[in-house]
Amino acid sequence: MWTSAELQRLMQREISRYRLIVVSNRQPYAFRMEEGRLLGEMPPGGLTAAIDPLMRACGGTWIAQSGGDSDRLAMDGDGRIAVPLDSPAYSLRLLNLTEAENDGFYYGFANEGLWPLCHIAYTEPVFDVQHYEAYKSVNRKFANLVLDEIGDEPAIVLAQDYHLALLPRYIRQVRDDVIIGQFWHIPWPNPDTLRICPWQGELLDGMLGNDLLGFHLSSDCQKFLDAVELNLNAEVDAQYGLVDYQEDLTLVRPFPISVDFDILDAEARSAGVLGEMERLAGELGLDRGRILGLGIDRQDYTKGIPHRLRAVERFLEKWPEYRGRLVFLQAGAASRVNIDSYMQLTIDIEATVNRINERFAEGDWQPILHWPTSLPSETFSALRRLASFCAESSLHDGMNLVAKEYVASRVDEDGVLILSAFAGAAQELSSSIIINPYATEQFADAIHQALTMGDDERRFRMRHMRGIVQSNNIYNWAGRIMMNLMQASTPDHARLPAAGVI
Ligand code: GDG
Repeated sequence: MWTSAELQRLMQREISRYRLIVVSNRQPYAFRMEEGRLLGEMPPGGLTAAIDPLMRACGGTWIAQSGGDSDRLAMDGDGRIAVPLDSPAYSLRLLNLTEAENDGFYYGFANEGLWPLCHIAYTEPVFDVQHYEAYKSVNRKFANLVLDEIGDEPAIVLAQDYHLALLPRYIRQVRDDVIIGQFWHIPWPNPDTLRICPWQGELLDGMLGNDLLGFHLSSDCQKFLDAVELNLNAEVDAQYGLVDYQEDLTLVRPFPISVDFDILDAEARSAGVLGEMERLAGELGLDRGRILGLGIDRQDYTKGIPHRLRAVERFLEKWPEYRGRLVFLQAGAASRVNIDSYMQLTIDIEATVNRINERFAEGDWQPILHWPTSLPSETFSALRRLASFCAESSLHDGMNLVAKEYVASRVDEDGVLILSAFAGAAQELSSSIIINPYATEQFADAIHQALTMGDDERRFRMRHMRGIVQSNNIYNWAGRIMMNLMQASTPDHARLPAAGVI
């Protein structure tokens, strides 16, 4: 079983002579002053939730885009911030981008282009040459900051996600001794879809600047290798997951990401969460016999939120005895709000919530509650503990950490997870009720199955999933990546057995 201490020992033994640099677009903390006290809070999103525990365990520098003026309140004279603020474990170094740079790089190429390209959600990607120019120039800025941070020291650079596809090549062009790994947190498209992107060759070339490239699933690795074989003059060993390109090797491996099980488990048992459960049970009417269904998502069109609401509607049509009893709470903050498709999603969700509520509401009961704001972590934990079922109905999702968080919070070994077959998490969490979010009838039946499942079966399924998330935890993910990175950096790694491949 991997723990934070185990990971720390591995890092001490294997990489203490290297500087560890994590680089991502999003910084792991947002800073603000409250009553004269500086606070640092974690923004919503899977990436930060996953990497912060790794950095806490290992130390090093995390380079990211600055979130704005409030960062200045937290910075020391060298422009660095020691985080977490209450018990510093690593250092943050932030890059300032202009609004125009961020519009082209982040909103434009990354989120209007690559995000829909990589997810099968039927939203058309936008590929604009100016967006791509900004993407290239910002990737170069990040690379230069990394190079400045490592100086001429031996270093390991771990780049995160689709915002930084070109960065590994830019670093490699200057320092061929640095060990570079990248984790791609979203799915990888099949070669036919990838062809839509006018710069597919440059993206593949950029990503092959890595020694190690990680995806959540082996099917994503396979699709990446297929694309390389089709587009570049490279030798691909698909079975081993190895690319030989321009006399450099890149290992391509699956690492299904996870959560910090122990922390979520402990939080769910804490006095703060127990108090919050009592408060919420009163507010939601659970103390008066109502039942809670829960969805938590950053508001994104890939998460299948309207599909989920339609399934709740169909459920109430088919089983009217639950009217007045089931409350379905959709929680989670809006994101990327200045992109049209996200604005449209907010409008669609609100219209669907209103329509269903108008149709079924009775007295003080409304079937759907929509809380489109970020909530304190204790409130999320309490909601997960109170919910008879949690429905994660992504149309396509790299992993889906919410599903794993639900399981980790169910210290009572109760509750049912309804999970989309198109979320990476479905491969591990096979004791959930697996649904097709487009099949509303089947989804509604799954809600009924969840609410009528016998105690023994519920507990058996939840216990099974808790065992999986407890052992395949975030430290296991990070430890495997680190072991593979060390392997990838040895000159004749092609002949070594694969470390930690699943
Ligand atoms: C990407 C990939 C992959 C959600 N709303 C709020 C909030 N959250 C938290 C959840 C969870 C995280 O954000 C979301 O993680 P997901 O995995 O569900 O999704 P993405 O943000 O799309 O993340 C995904 C992940 O990267 C990791 O590799 O699993 O497939 O798309 O932790 O609890 N947190 C707060 N307020 C919210 O409103 N504070």
